[in-house]
Amino acid sequence: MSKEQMLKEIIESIVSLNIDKIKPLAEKAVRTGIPAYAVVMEGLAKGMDVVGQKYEAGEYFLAELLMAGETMKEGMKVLEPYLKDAKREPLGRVVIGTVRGDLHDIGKNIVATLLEGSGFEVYDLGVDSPPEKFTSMAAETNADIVAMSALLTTTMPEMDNVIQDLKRANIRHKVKVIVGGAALTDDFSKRIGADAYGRDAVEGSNICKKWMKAEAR
Ligand code: B1M
Repeated sequence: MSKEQMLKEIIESIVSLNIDKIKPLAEKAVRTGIPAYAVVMEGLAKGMDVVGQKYEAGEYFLAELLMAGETMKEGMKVLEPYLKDAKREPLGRVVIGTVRGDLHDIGKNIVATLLEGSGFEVYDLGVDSPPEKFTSMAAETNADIVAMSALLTTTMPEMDNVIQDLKRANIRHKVKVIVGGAALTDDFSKRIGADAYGRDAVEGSNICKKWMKAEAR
């Protein structure tokens, strides 16, 4: 089976919510040499896009969104170990979370996995994280970076609230702030005073790596 066919099957399994098939398919894809990140982005994530389109078109409902999320997570269980390189010296400390009111965590988890794989110490706050949680964890761990994810247009303003809370606690100048998530734009990140916007998980983790390397110089 070609790479394209294999990825197509993975997309179809997400769209048809076939949770039993996803693990063996992901395993087969990496065993035949498709890089794990390609399986995530060109397979699982593409399937999630189709699910999102079906939801918008009224063909799928919340139950299907939930099931698609669970199916993607099953696939990620196989792929996560491949996304993490061999352990290196800790590069820095990152506090990451999905902002208050937002329960989407699949993209955030991929970013966290790539950061961990690059040698960062990652403190994952999970989903629905209020500003104070970001601030207190950043202060407690002496974090270098605060990383936020939001998927809903209604929860994007929470990112600004986190930045304001970091300022109130007088630690904004000690941390770099990066934001990401499907609904975000570079423009929005600039408007709220974030230091960077990560279009996807690889760009996000590369920006964090670049920051730490610049600091080490
Ligand atoms: Co929801 N949902 N959802 N959902 N959901 C979206 C986001 C939506 C676009 C679907 C749609 O209408 N087409 C829509 C948002 C519309 C909007 O605001 N613009 C939506 C909605 C409306 C909702 C509810 C309100 C539905 C309802 O209740 N009526 C509800 C809200 C619940 C809440 O959060 N309070 C809801 C609920 C859910 C589920 C819980 C059922 C489930 C989430 C399961 C989970 O995450 N554990 C779910 C799902 C699965 C989706 C879709 C289908 C898929 C999201 C996903 O995981 N994508 C989504 C449609 C879509 O996005 N196509 C949708 C795959 C993932 C790899 O991508 O998270 O974008 P993503 O991450 C990417 C980049 O964005 C980036 O890197 C990742 C990989 O490259 N990135 C970062 C993300 N964070 C980053 C941080 C960084 C850097 C990069 O640095 C810090």
